[in-house]
Amino acid sequence: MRRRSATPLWRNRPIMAVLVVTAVIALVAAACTPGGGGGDNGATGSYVDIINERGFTDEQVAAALKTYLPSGEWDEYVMFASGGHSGQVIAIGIPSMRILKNIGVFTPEPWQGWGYGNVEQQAVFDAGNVRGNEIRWGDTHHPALSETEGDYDGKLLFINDKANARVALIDLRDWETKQIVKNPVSIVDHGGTFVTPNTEYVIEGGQYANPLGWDYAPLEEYEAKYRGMVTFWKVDRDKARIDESRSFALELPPYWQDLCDSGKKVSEGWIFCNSFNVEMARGKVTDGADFEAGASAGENDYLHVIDLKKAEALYEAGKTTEVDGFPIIPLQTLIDEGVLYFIPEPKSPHGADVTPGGEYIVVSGKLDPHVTIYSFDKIQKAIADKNWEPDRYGVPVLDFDAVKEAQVEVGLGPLHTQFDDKGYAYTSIFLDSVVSRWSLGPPYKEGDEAWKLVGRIPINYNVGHIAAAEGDTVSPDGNYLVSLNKWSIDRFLPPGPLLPQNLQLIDIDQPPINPTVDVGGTDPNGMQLLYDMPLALGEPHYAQIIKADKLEANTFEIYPEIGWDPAKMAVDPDAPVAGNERVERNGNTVEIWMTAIRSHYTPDRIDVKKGDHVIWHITNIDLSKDATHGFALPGYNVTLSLEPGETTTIEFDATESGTFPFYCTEFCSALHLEMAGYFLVEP
Ligand code: CUK
Ligand code: CUA
Repeated sequence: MRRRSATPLWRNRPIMAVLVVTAVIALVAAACTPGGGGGDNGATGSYVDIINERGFTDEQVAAALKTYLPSGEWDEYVMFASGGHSGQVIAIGIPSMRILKNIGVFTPEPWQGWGYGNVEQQAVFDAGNVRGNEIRWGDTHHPALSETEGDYDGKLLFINDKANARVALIDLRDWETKQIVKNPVSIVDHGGTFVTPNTEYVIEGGQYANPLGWDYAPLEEYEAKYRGMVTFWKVDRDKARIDESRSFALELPPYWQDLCDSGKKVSEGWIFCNSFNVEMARGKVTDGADFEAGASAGENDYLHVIDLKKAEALYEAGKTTEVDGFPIIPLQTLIDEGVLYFIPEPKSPHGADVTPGGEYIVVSGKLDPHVTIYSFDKIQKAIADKNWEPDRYGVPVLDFDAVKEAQVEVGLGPLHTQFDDKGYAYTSIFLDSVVSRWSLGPPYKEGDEAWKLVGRIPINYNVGHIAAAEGDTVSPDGNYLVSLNKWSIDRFLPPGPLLPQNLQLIDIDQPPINPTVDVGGTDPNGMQLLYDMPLALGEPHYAQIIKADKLEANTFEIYPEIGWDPAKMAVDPDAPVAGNERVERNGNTVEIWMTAIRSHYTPDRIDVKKGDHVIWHITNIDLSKDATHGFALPGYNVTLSLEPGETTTIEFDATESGTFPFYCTEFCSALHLEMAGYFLVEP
């Protein structure tokens, strides 16, 4: 297998230093020698000529060397980025920033044949319908890789649809969506997805409050009738599915829950969600002040601290009511049983991120130049000491000073935080357009070295989330960080007024050179911007970066057997195989068993009558790697992708009479154009 070596060349400091020094010496030599390069290296000239011609600085040369992958070599990491309102997930190789796949999730995707005829996929989409309304897009925000003991295990990927409060499950054996669940409590979400350290649950927090089950209630009844929520979807690891029958939700006050994270290690079993609009602003029409002003009027919002183990015990003891048949633990029960606590968070908070060892929770304030760091130990002590005041719903609000560990000034508009392997945290700074690096406290850094700002690298422009290599697990890798920027302005040739997003790759491998930097400044202090990548699909919010070898160990290269049904992840005993191809008529139903192989379908002529119901099974019996066949049926909105071994079933009524050539859409052989047939519908 073609793999990059375990230690990439550029991590080898001596070699790297030699390369850069050589390049610099050559540059100087070239500058002193009229018409000179570093010697003739064949048709393309030497690299020194290229550096000269293109006027690169040595920093640019280093950036190019760090991201370049020779043809055939693979990336060290894969980043799964949300595709925003494209409803997809995008898989990107790191450090090359090459796109590997756009995984169809909430939105049909024709290349993968995702959602264009297959009956089992139809059932996946229909499970995400909202009370009968077909929703065929999503606003994906936060992907979550499955974890074992707090580390990504490369098995499953979850993602939420903010627009309709849904969660999807992708199986990383074939990188295909297998399940969509609709939240019964809320019509929009945001605070998800994220998993508990052994993926017992995938968690979906709410956002804009609505009456439970989004029943009608006028905004005048906001305080009494509107509610927030967080939902715990049980994951069945053996079946690689969410088990809706073992899932439950918590009823929360109608504050807008924002983003959550799981406790890990010392804080395992606890869940933390920041929130905003504790003011309960109801907008200009209702209150005379719009949501922008109203929801940020107060000094504080509340970090929600949730004891998941207690919540689970209450659910198992049946201490729930139901919303549309779905169990929900009432707010009063959460208060009485000590499941839910609040902590004041300064000024329009965003993000809640738990340190690798679980000791601290980092919260940013969009209108506060600090990140606030809370200590899990101190939170536990404040709970034990009952060091709290009740809020308007009776939820205990822990004393801020008693649970605060530190505040670090990082810049204007801090949002999200990631971690490395050297005791540093990285926070995206929206208004300043930088990523700030700062040092954690004990046990990561001691004494004078703790809680210090140690770097501010400019990005272009207005960063939202950042993702570091395994940067939200119990063992971050350091080395790479990607800044998921909201604006790109002048970074790319403008393709009309709708500009791409800009993902910027940053090298964070080198520790800070100086002990501190200035808060207003732009001193990267060891970090280096390597690469700009336009993303022209939808706004990616969050992303996670996993070591590629974990995926390689788990991913199918071809399906394991001929007749494999990806929806069931098992062989379909009724799948067409070589020799049993046939067409059967039963009353008005015509059932077809067809095989596909380079470069023909068997059978290649199907005769039906107008009005017949058609059930059409097709198996790709080619087991060579990458021998994918397509299947397009014009006029009937059918396009399939049949990967090696895969079987699929489409079903439809032959409502239109006529002559319909069907054909293979993947250029699979020299005689690919001949891979076709006729579907004849007699009037
Ligand atoms: S949110 Cu978009 S930048 Cu949905 Cu996590 Cu913060
Ligand atoms: Cu099969 Cu083209």
